[in-house]
Amino acid sequence: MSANDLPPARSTSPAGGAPSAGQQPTTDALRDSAFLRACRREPVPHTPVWFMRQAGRSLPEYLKVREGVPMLESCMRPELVTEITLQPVRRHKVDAAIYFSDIVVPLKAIGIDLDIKPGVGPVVAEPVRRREDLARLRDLTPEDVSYVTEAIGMLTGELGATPLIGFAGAPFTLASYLVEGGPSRNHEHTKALMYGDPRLWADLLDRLAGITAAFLKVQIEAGASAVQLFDSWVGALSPADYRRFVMPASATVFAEVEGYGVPRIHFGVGTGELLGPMGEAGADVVGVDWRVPLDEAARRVGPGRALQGNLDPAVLFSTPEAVEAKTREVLDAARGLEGHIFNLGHGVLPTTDPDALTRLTEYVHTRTAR
Ligand code: 1CP
Repeated sequence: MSANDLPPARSTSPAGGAPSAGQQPTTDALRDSAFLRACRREPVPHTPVWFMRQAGRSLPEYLKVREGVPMLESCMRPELVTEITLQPVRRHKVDAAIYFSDIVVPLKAIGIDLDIKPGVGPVVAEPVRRREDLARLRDLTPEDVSYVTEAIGMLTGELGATPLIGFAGAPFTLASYLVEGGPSRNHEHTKALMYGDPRLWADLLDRLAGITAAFLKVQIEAGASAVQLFDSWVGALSPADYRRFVMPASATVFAEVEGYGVPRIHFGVGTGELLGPMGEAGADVVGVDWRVPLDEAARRVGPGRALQGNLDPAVLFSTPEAVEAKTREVLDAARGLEGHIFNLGHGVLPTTDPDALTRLTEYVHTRTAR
């Protein structure tokens, strides 16, 4: 495996002194990358681009290396994780890599009996619904996910000045899979527990916040330059319920990793009404889906935070001209923002033409070159 097109890894000492024990050395070029500058709301040479779910979707080179390897097993093989994480960076020239894994990997790592079923998603053998079920959610230690530390060590060497984004599922979205037992449209068991036994719910989210924070710390200490908390399904809640039932646990996760100084991104789908409180939960960057224009999203999130988004992933199925027109709408709405990271409003859809993503990356880079 080689990252031919990637800049060579460098190991110069950071201006601010030696990195703390366990962390990869940070190069000036990495710290000055367009992605990390935009997260910090600093001027950028061009708007940085990456795509949620860029790794492991329709890429032929991905399907080839995954042949015969079940999803969860592929997440535990460092060489495979490294190769899949690098593939979209090589192909599309995106400004950041996202670590190839899944939000349920830390749950599997602490012994929850679950599988990722092709075409379905995560399926949990015994749903978590009663107080005695909480005992199955033990703390996560770095040893539980040593393959993550190993893979990130390999990746940061290959990526050089391209930032690596680590990620985890937010407590609500993880709880949804655990309580429902699998993917759910209405989250009815989750809401039944949340409203019917608020104490048990709070304890469940508290356990998950600890596991999530521990998982993010492993990734940061191994060398991830930023982290994203995916609260994909929290848009199912009202703002009042979000504040009461979810925000404390998500805020704990952000506070737990604040000391590392790496940018923290917070994303959910259908969260137009939640952008205010999601901004307050403590992230540095708020991800926006395609339903709210970025200038309006900035008003809702408030000052002091960069925004990430927000082209509708379905637009990529249209003509190149239509994709460019819709992209210009996003860039125009982002013009006055303090910091903007171009992304889709949700993950790359599985049947997306990879060439459409390469063209889109190039278009955003060219159009925003300063
Ligand atoms: O972004 C990347 O390219 C890295 C890889 C990645 C990420 C960030 C995968 C690989 N999963 C995730 C996060 C993830 N997983 C989220 C949050 C992001 C989002 O909202 O899209 C969620 C909700 C999941 C849960 C999950 N895992 C689903 C969704 C099911 C549902 O409830 O609708 C699915 C289909 C999976 C399996 C999965 N995860 C990743 C891959 C490549 C696959 C498919 C594997 C296979 O079927 O073989």
